[in-house]
Amino acid sequence: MSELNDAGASFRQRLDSVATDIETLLGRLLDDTLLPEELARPRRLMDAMRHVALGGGKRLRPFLVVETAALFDGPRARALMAGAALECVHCYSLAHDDLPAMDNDDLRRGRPTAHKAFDEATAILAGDGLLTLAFDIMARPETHPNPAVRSELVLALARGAGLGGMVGGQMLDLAAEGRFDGGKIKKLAAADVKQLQAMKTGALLRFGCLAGAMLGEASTTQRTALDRYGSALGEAFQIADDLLDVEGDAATVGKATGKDAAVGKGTFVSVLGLDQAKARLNALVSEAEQALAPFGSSADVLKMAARFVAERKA
Ligand code: GRG
Repeated sequence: MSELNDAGASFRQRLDSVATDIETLLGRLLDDTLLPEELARPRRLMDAMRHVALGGGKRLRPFLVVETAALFDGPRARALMAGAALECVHCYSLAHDDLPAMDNDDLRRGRPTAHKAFDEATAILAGDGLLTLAFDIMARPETHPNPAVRSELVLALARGAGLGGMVGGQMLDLAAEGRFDGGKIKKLAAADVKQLQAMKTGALLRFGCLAGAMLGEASTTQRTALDRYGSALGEAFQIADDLLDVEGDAATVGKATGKDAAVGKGTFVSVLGLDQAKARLNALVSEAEQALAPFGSSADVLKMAARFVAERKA
């Protein structure tokens, strides 16, 4: 096996290993055990939250937390807690994005979406429950013994997930589709698409990379490097997602494809064209790899992650 194939295999093993650990941890965090101050865990809500959070997904965001935290030799259990919190936010966003009022999708991760498997009200509450649980998990001492670090993580996750991050990006996306303007699609420039996507998708991926630096109480240089890596990775992820919508097939991707073009949506592919979008994707992978230079070969798995994000088929 070539050196590159070895690295690829080791990357996949590490991604799978985080996915397994996150599945176990989320299963435990979403079990029947009542926590102090909780009065009851309603069965239907628990089932819906488990449907949304368990049994699927690449778990890329927790992987980024675990592997960036590993650069600082911090305990894996803490990084898994922060990764589980981030994954709860991601899963909530998918359940809400799938709702009839948003994207109206029937299929997610190859399974019925939450409102199809349950009902709309339960799907909304399952998303709300996961969003709230994320901050509960992040604020626990098991995530980090230092309250200042926990508080920094909570604040950064809120900023990435909220008004000026993912939720804001989703609003810009709906507006661009003409939702609030009689269905008139807005023509976006490349810079608009970049900002919208940096918010909607990039902010959580970037947070995943910065969370490792926060857990590891990294130096300013190290944080800046991981921030640069996370920003490049976030944009690369979205370009790959746009390419999958054009070139992927629904069975492999695990959700409907061709939806962006069908509604004339402004995406990296529609504003740059296929060839330029692919060239930009390659440039972003190089940018992500270069950003990791201060960490030397200990960051090889993160370099592989950038390549994986760009070349993924699902
Ligand atoms: C509803 C508040 C709210 C926000 C929704 C992120 C988002 C905003 C919507 C998801 C829609 C979407 C498919 C965006 C494209 C990028 C993306 C987040 C893809 C799914 O992420 P993956 O590929 O999914 O990491 P898995 O299933 O592997 O976790």
